[in-house]
Amino acid sequence: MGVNDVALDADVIVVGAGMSGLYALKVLRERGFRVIVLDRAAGVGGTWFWNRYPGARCDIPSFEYSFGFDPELEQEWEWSEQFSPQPEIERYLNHIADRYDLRRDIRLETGVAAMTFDEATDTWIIDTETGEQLSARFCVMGTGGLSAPHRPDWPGLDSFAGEILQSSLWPEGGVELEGRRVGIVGNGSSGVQAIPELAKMAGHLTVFQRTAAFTWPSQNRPLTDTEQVELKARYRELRAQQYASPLATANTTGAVIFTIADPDRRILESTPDEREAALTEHGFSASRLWGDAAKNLDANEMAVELFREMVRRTVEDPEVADSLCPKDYPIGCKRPVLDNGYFETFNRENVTLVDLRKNPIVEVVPEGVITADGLNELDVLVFATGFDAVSGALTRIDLRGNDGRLLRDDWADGPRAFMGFGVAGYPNMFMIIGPGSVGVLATYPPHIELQVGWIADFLDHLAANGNTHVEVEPEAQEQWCAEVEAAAVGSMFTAPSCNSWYNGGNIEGKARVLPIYLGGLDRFMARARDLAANDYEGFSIR
Ligand code: N01
Repeated sequence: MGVNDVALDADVIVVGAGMSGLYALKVLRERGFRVIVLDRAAGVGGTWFWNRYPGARCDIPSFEYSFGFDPELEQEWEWSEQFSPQPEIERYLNHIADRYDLRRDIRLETGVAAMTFDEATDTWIIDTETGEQLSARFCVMGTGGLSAPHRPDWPGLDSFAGEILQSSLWPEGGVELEGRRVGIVGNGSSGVQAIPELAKMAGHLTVFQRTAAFTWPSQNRPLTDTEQVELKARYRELRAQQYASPLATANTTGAVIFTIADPDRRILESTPDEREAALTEHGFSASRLWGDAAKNLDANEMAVELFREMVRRTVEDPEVADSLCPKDYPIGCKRPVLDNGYFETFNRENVTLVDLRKNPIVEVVPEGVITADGLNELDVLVFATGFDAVSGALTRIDLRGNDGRLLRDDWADGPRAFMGFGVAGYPNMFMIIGPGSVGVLATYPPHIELQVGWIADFLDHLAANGNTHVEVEPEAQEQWCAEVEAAAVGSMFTAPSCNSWYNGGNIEGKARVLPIYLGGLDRFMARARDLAANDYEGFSIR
């Protein structure tokens, strides 16, 4: 049952038509709310609309990275590979938009410029980038944790005469790269996926590397017909496992990206022969087998050395291999990366590595990029330089709560929120997987289902009681932020040498905070359900 104030444009405005926004629309509409979804993109899909760079694919097994809310949808949809390529996930999300008749409430090419809470009427006023103004009682932010692109501000960038591209804003229809001199900056998940493909397409590829990456072979492959049948027969059991697990994974295949270490296998107690045997049997993955590497930096360094050894065995040029060896941060401090032939790509004749630690950027000129040792001539420059993560999509909106306070200012020292669901001082606004939730650590689609379900129940509760105002209590928020901090003590994510988007260290000048709860999704959701059962403890309602 909705709030149904017909003077407003909607009961709920959902920002974002990615996985979160699509599912929120489906659920909230079914519950009787009048919903409008706004998105800057020309199509639905969020991340999977924007990130269409060559090689883009998911690194979580396809069936785990899909929704479980409708058994019929699961039976009719076929995933073709172990790890789905971007076009397939984009098709899946478009299929969902059509199958559940979602498009009639989605306004595309309508970015949100500003959001202002009107305390007199308990209403959000939304100003779009297209000049429209909309009103709603509640807002649900499905803006994503990795959706605000980050591009370094290199001197002279505007003077570049060639084409500048961003992996996360890749043009629909692709780019003709044959015979062209292409440069790429960045080797996180995006760069590592793009580099092998760009090397095949370009005349020459120059990779500008600031930090060497830990990346492991994905071992992607097509799913066989037998696997498809088995999977479809077991979906309910696998989903139940996902919904109840710390990382929203299933026990069987597991998302190999996070769960490969054996807690009882200790590298500090291993012999050289055992480590060599691990290298022979597991290759790059030999560096990920050890339980003690997750908490002990000496153990971690030994695991890193196994990784370096594999780089040296794979990359033919010793100087290039040395540059590609991670040296100054532990395994596990950044999100793991999976690749398809990344290190082998540096053995190609048309690929050059520029190690920016040894050979830093001087400036960009019309002809290309000048580094300390001279000009790198380029026709195309690709930035795969990541995101203003977790908070960026929200702080880039002129988002004003009580007394006109600005979220960007409130979060200048890092985002603070109550369990990722809401922010003190910003009434009637919910976030899906916001700061202080389990974030990207739990596989998104099932994680989104749990979060949206919780928010929808809360909105139902408010509507049923005729409440028009809900707000996070500041004390509850502070207590939760302290718990998030406590859960992170001793983890690799907060190691002083770790600069990653997890902790804001990827962007110069950004506050260094880990806004991710490391206690696991199962515990997080149990806590969220307890709050709900306890009259939504931590929220003031009227
Ligand atoms: O971004 P990143 P991403 N000069 O921040 C470099 C998800 N994802 O888009 O390490 C030079 O990881 C930066 O260098 P450094 C996934 O969760 C998933 O690749 O900061 N270089 C780094 O190498 C992932 O973790 C999938 O020194 C600069 C790179 O740019 C997240 O998105 C695919 C620089 C940024 O790496 C983000 O991944 C893609 C500068 N000034 C993304 N600034 C899959 O499912 C930054 N860099 C597979």
